[in-house]
Amino acid sequence: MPDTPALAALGWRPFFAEQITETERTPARVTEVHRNGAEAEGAEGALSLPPTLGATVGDWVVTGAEGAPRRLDRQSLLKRRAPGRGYEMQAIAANVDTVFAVTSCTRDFSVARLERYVALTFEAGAAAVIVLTKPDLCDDVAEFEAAARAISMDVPIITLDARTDAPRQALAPWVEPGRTIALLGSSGVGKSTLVNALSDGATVATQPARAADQRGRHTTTRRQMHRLSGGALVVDTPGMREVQLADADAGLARLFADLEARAATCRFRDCAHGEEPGCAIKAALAAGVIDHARVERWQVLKAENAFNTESLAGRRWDEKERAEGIRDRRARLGKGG
Ligand SMILES: Nc1nc2c(ncn2[C@@H]2O[C@H](COP(=O)(O)OP(=O)(O)OP(=O)(O)O)[C@@H](O)[C@H]2O)c(=O)[nH]1
Ligand SMILES: [Mg+2]
Ligand SMILES: [Zn+2]
Repeated sequence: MPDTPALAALGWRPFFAEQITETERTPARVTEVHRNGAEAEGAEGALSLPPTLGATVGDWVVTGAEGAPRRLDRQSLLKRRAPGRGYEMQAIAANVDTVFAVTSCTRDFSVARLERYVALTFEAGAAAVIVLTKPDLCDDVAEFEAAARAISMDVPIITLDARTDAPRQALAPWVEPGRTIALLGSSGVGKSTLVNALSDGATVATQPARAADQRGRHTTTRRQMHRLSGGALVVDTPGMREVQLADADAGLARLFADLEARAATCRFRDCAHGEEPGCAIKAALAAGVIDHARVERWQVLKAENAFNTESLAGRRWDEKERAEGIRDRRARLGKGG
């Protein structure tokens, strides 16, 4: 029963089918989470779920013989440190195949911020694509593309005007039936405009960004999964003000694989790449073969990730001191760092 085309169209696959028992039925996928629970869609239609499941958008749930729904293990999870002062993890979306990290060719563009999106995507084991919108609003698209391309060899760069029908063709390789995409990016970069371009008609509300600086107005207010006419599923998200990494060691290691490989040849295993003798990073910097700003961002992200991971695990000893140190370094990096 759980292999119907209707379920496959929602992203159902063997990874989930293998988890359910004989008595469990009606798999459904969470499309929206709110205060009083969650909404899900299954082969037989929509269904409402209680808030106790701890489900996030993209999760699969099944209903057992006693009628109590259960959340299935996730194939992937996009997460960040929850914004604010608390030390909590926030789930962004589950079971995502590809992340479109969206930014515009305007003042929103920040390599440091894009690196954060890519790191949390890699951490989840998902593929990342950088989507550059609003090429019509800048003089030198190539400059933005070059900066984006330097982020990772594993991340394709797609430039498009999200208001046109260009997205359908340009994003076709990832927008396939049964595949799940999540959109990440600041408010106003055109995430919801992209959803509309990829569906038949305007299904999601959009709003003009401020003319002066193209900053958005936080039009989308909650994460929601949409079904595209071509058969893919897309999670639209509210514009993020801040993305802090936590529990993202593997994602950072993949994003900065070249630097990690060099660091492995430093004389000391715990080399901080400062004044230590035999530092391979310092040598490469002196030789001009690696970029100083990128090394600085790598170190900031590693320190922030280590700090957040530790804090989330409940070890809070010198957290205030370290938080201030990281904040100082981020301040020196400037926007998006
Ligand atoms: N000039 C230009 N405008 C665009 C482009 N893409 C989107 N826009 C416009 O940018 C504005 C904001 O787009 P939205 O899709 O609402 O942005 P969003 O990322 O969903 O923003 P939030 O929901 O606030 O996170 C809209 O007026 C779009 O028409 C583009 O490629 N070029
Ligand atoms: Mg939106
Ligand atoms: Zn070193």
